[in-house]
Amino acid sequence: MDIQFFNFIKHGDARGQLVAIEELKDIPFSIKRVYYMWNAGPEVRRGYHAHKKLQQVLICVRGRCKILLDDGTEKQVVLMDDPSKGLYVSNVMWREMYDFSSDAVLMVLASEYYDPSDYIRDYDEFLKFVGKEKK
Ligand code: T46
Repeated sequence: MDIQFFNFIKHGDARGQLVAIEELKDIPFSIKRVYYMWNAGPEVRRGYHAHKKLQQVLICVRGRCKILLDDGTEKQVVLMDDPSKGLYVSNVMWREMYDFSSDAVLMVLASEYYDPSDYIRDYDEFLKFVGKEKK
């Protein structure tokens, strides 16, 4: 599975680090929505869905967490622990987020407004959607 990371430029000096992200330059889509999650306990596992259309870039701006990506054929776990790296998650990628450190803040840049009807929450439906349903 090809995992795509964006390595954002770090503008660091004696005052600390700064990363700037511009739509259609540093990431491949226009940003319609930004959301972030924090205070996820160590036992928490979130996600369990894919999307029909939504593209996203995930950035762990503080702490660390893991992301399981599943394209219907392969699964891969990615450790998120660097605020200067963005993980591209296409629509057709089942995702689960877990192992959050107590200080973790996971920020998401999204290509679309929030739309509950864009979610694929059933795993078999996801496999059908990606055309890899079990025979
Ligand atoms: C995704 C992963 C990485 C809103 O009202 N607006 C929003 O933009 C979002 C994202 C969520 N919500 C509400 C809907 C639920 O009542 O916030 C609550 C938690 O959302 P959800 O259970 O979908 O959260 P996760 O962590 O399972 O999934 C989220 C995104 O929804 C999803 O698109 O790819 O993060």
